[in-house]
This record gives sequence, structure tokens and C-alpha cells, in this order.
Amino acid sequence: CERQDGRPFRQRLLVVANRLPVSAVRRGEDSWSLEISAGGLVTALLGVKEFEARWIGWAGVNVPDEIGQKALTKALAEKRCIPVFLDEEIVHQYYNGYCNNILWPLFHYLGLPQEDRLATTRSFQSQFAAYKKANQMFADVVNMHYEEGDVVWCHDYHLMYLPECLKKHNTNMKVGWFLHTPFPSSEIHRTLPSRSELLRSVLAADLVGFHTYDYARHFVSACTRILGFEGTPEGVEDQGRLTRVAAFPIGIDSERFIRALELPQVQEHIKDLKERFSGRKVMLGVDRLDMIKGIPQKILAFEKFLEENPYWRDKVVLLQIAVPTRTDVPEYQKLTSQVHEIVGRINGRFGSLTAVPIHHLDRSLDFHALCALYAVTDVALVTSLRDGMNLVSYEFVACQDAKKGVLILSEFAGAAQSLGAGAILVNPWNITEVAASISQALNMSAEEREKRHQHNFHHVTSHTAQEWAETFVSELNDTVVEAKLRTSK
Ligand code: ADQ
Repeated sequence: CERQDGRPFRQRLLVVANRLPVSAVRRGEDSWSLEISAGGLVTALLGVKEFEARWIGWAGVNVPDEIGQKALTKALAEKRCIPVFLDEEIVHQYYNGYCNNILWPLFHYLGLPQEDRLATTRSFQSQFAAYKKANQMFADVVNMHYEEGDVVWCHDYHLMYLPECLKKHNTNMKVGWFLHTPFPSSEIHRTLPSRSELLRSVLAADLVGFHTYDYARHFVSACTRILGFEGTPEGVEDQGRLTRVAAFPIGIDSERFIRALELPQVQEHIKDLKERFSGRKVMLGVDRLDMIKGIPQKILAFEKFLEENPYWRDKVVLLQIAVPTRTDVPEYQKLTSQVHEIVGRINGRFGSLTAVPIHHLDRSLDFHALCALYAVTDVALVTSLRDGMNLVSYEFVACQDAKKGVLILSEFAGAAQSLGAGAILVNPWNITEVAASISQALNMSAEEREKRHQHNFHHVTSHTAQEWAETFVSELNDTVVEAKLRTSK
């Protein structure tokens, strides 16, 4: 295999994630159309020049028939993707159940589901069994495609059982695992009925990575307190075997955002937005509509700000763009109606016949429209109740070199550790504090905005997604070499 510059790739990288970075639509019995979805992980790995990356994951569609599976496998191969076929029942129990109903809320400090305890225990057991089964199905596909010397990089809370399945089959496989969400305090993790099994399985990996040092520390504490293993400066040790645990903060492809701002269509969007909101300061929220993003809290803080600052009422507008996710889940439906209800009330209270203080959109924006919005924003509001990193805050900073707007950032987002010195950090639960920070941001002097922006811009442009991926994979290679040296001594 060769790179674009003609030199051979150093190594093959098998990236295993729950979802493949494509959306697949069936056009006929044996024909599919595929579209690459450019998420953070995809851009990060496209930028890794030294490795030839292949993706293994679920395509997000149920394909019960063999003809359909064969055709999809063939179509995906052209995009260097390899599918794992999961049936509807497994998806329901593993993905909707164990991943999204149990691990996601727990890892974001929202606790375990509170329904009738017996029913929960029963469904918990069947969902955990499905989780293990699904992870084994991912492992089977990895094993089928693995070649000696490959690096296998497993992603996220969906695949915590995967490192063990892989190592059981082949102890020589180089396996890394990275968590994109927070890893909670060990006191939270210990409430999980399958706490030990999951920790042990993750520890089968050679390298375990998190966005921040705090998450890594919580993980090591969980292993020492729950499993009784030894925590060392390098990671976790049990009976002479060390699993390296470290922080690898993700970044974005900042150049892609900066370049996009020069495109005529983005300039056109910027001009339209400036005209549309002329005479008003623009505040922006961009989130997936998820309880962890703290959208109701953000809107209530904005209401408090308007209440306390009549001067600003017709001089500021909040644009909240929320992409609906998991729309079939009742809790998410409730969140959507709650947000609509609050926005309606505030617009009724502070709006006029010609202008409203909040524009709320329940949909995704295309990349160019998103860049234009970031560029015209005066104050970005990221108020996640918990967030592994939060890439929106990075994207906003990348698009602000002309305007030098202010970032208000939750102290519970991983990004607070990297952008904390430039942003105004807030506790999103404290609505009074967030309202005061809005006032501080809108009244900030140009010199201070410039200083804060330079700090953040430097960070975002020098800690990129490509660098993140390269560092993780090189560290994984080094870890395996060091472990071999240790055992041969
Ligand atoms: P997410 O929870 O999805 O990711 P985030 O890091 O903010 O959160 O990334 C969201 C991405 O979706 C951004 O690239 C953003 O541009 C895009 N997006 C959001 N709303 C959009 C909209 N309305 N229209 C268009 N695009 C939109 C998880 C973790 C995070 C962690 C990432 C990466 O929850 O904490 O930072 O993985 O590890």
C-alpha cells in the first residue's frame, strides 16, 4: 500500500467504532448509496499520514438478507469500511439499552435508570448480555481482517468489552481503547452492576486513553478501589502486567474551518447573517439535543440576563441550534418539548411584533452555514452539564480570528482544561452566575477579548485532531515495545 506521496504506509490501523463514518441508504436489492459523514474522528484519522486506516463498525441499518449484506460490504470496501451486521433485537438491547440508557447517563453523572428496581435489574442483565454479544461480533470482524503488525484502536463506551475479546483471541494484537465521554468518579462507576467486568476488559488493552487527566485519574481510582489493582504513574498494574493509562486531549482540523471562511458561499452566508442581525449582538449555542448539553439551563440563564438587563433586551439575540438525536426515546422527546416551552415563554415575554430574543432551530446545519454562524457570533455559550471534550467550543474559536468573540464555557466540559484561560468558565447549574457571565462577555473591552482569543486560538490551531490521532497511535506502538522489553528482562 502506498500513500499519496508514493512512500509506503508505515502500518495498517484498524479503527473500531460503533458507527461507521458513512450513512448507507438501500437503493435496490443489491445496490446501496453511501455518504461519508465528516465527524471529528473521521477528519482526525484522514489527517494521519503515517497509517493506512480502515474502519470497522455498524452501518446504522438493519440488513437481514445475504444479498443486501454482500452488496453493502462491497460498496463499503471502496471507502475502506468493513461492516458489522447487527440485527434489530441486538441494536435495541445493546445500543439503545446498555449503551445509551445505562452507560451514557452514568458516565455523565446522571445516574442509572430509576424505574422499578426489579424490572431494571432484569432488563439490565439482558442488555449487558447483548452488549457482550455485540462486542464479540465486532471482535469477530476484527479477527477476520487483522494482519500481523496492525494496530487496533477501539473507540468509546460502546466497546468496553472489546479489548478483552480481542486479546483472548490473540495476545500479540496491539490494542488501544479511547473514551470520548468523561470517565466518572469511581464512586459513580461503582454503582454499575457490571463495574468489575468492564474495567477488567478495558485493562486488557495495551493503552487506555481519555480526553483529560481527571478522567484518567478517575479510571485508575476505579481500578484500584473496585478491583484492588495497583495504580502507578504509568497506569494500572496487576500481577506484573501494566496497562498504560494517559490523557490524549482531542482537537479539531482547525485549518478546514479557517479555509472555509474564505469560500464565496461562506462569505455570502456571513453577509446575510450580518444584515439580518444588524444592530444586535449575536449569541450562539450549537449542540446535539441531549440532556448532557444543558440547553434548558442555558436558555433560563439567558432569560435571567434579559430580566436583569433591560438595556440589552432589543440589542441581543440568542441563536440556539440543536440537532435532534435519539428522537424515539421518551426522555429526549420530553427534553425537546421542555426546550420549546421555555423558548416560547421567553419569546412571548421579551419579544416584539418584529423581533424575538431567541431563535431556536431543531436541526443540523451544513458545514458552510455552521462556519458562517461561528464567524458572526459575539458570544458563544457552551453550558454542558458534563461533556467529554466539546468540539463546538474549538470550532467557534477557529472561526473567530477576525471578530475575537467571547466563549462562555462550562467548567464540566473537558475543553475547560484547555480553553479555560481564554474562556469565561461557569457552573452551568448556577443560572445567576451564567447570566452574570453573559453581561461580562457583552461588556468586555476589545483588549481583553483579543487577549483571551489569542490564548484559545493558539491552543486550537496547535493541538489538532491529526496530532491527537498520531500521538495516540505512536504511544500505543511504544507501549507495546516497552512491555516486550520488560518481559524479556
Ligand atoms: P458530541 O457529544 O457529539 O461528541 P461535540 O464534541 O460538541 O459533542 O461534537 C459535536 C459535533 O457535531 C461538532 O463537530 C459540531 O459541529 C457538530 N454539530 C453539533 N450541532 C450541530 C448542528 N446543529 N448542526 C451541525 N453540526 C452540529 C462526543 C463527546 C464530546 C467529545 C466528542 C469527540 O460527547 O464530549 O468532544 O465526542 O471526542
